[in-house]
Amino acid sequence: MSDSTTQQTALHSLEEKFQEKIDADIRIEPKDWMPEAYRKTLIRQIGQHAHSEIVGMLPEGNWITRAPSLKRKAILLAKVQDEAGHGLYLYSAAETLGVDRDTMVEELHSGKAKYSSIFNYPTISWADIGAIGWLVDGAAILNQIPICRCSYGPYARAMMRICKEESFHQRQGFEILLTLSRGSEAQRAMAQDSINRWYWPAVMMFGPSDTDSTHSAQSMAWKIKRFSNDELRQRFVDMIAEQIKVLGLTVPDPDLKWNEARGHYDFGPIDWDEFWNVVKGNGPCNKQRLEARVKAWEDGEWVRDAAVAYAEKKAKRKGEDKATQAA
Ligand code: FAQ
Repeated sequence: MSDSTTQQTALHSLEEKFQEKIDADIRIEPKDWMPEAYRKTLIRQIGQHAHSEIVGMLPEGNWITRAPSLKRKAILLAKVQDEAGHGLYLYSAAETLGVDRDTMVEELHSGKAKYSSIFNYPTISWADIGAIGWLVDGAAILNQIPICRCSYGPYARAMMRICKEESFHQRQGFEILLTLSRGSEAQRAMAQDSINRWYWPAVMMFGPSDTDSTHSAQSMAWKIKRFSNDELRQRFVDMIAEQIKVLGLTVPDPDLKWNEARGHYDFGPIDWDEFWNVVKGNGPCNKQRLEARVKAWEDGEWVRDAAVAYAEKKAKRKGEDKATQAA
């Protein structure tokens, strides 16, 4: 057998063993062998997920100084800080795959790496904070709970804590909308307007329909994804169709209708042109979001430099202390 044939046979056997582990629901850990494409897929998805959490702080951060009471301000501040934490766990999970954080950040800033389409819409009223919590965090939970069972250990473990926090986020969003829905006519109208603007972008968050999803089949075979984009989207529509009844408001879909035979709600057509337009960088706030992230990175340079200088100083002192002790 030639060297290349031997290598190919060895690779094939490694790939087989890897897939057997996946099929048996045995987690893959950072030092385990994994196909290069599995590593790349995870770096892409976890990186985009981390960027989404970080960029996702911007639309809500916009309302911290304008929240209608001290209590609302404290809750919103805590929520936005949670999102920062999620971004950091996720960057750390991605780093276990051999990519460094500076590279990921650079890819976000250059537009090479994506982040969720949803964060390219503006938050123009206080009710939008309720709609983000209820609809966006609601969609995020449905998408992320299955990732707690993802085949890659560090991603799955990061997701467990994130999902607990997202559940609180969703409730606080719903509670904002419930309060507004029981308030004055103007407050009800503000809540309805916000749902009208956020509902469809939240439905789109799950990604392209299964027929257009490039990565789903492979990601499902690797158990990175446990359900398809359309399956999760349907769950979301079903959940929201029931919860909106409590608010006494409506979703902007005249075709939303319970289908007894399917045991699900039917829903109207999705404007995929809008989705791809936003994904390609032409949404209402894409430019503003990236500019804000780049500015934050540049303004924070002195903090990163100071942290490195401090770490070097500490390591040097430790070295000197050891040398003194040894003498
Ligand atoms: N936006 O083949 P698929 C949150 C891209 S976190 C932009 O189906 P995949 C918490 C996709 O990347 C929200 N791009 O891809 C929070 C791919 O392009 P590529 C983020 C999208 O990966 C709340 C192409 O389309 N959550 O909300 C989107 O198998 C409030 C083809 O698509 C996650 O990231 C989109 N919506 O499935 C924070 C969860 N959808 O990479 C702050 C983890 C698709 O080839 C405030 N990620 N694309 O250039 C996932 O579950 C998956 O990556 C999907 C996409 C389901 C998002």
